[in-house]
Amino acid sequence: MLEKTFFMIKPDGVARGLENEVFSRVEKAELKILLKRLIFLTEELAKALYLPHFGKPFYAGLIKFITSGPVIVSLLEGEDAINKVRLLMGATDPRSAGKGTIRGDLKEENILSPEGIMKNIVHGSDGAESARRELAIFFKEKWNEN
Ligand code: 3AN
Repeated sequence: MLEKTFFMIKPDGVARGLENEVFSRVEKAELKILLKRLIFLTEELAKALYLPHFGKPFYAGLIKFITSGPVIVSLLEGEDAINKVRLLMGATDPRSAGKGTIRGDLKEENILSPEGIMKNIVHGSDGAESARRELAIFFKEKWNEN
């Protein structure tokens, strides 16, 4: 099914200059980059994105980490885009992410941020509902569900 999904390079990935490497993998997977921009997440945007993690022990650190530097947000489209992006990224914890995945191949030696957050380079929506919710947060003026 042709799908749209939200995909982001986190502050660690941007700071390490991984944009070209990451988006070349995205394009090789036949995903189209419909929109892409570099932004600083305000605390408000960060809290909206990570609303499902509110109350978890790592929540405060996560907000601090994700607002610590610029990120690259994007809208991707393709066949099975949501699952394709999940496979491209690899497991949440880069230490268990497989070879050939972004997190597995590009992880750094010390994967924990000063706040104890896993620096896992990228974020991608984990399902259709999250994709709709996350795209609406970042691209509401340019994207509608139809
Ligand atoms: P994913 O990014 O694979 O969808 P989520 O949405 O479960 O993973 O987690 C959001 C982010 O929170 C992760 N990318 C990671 O940076 C951080 N995180 C998740 N679980 C932990 C944890 N147990 N300890 C530290 N950071 C975590």
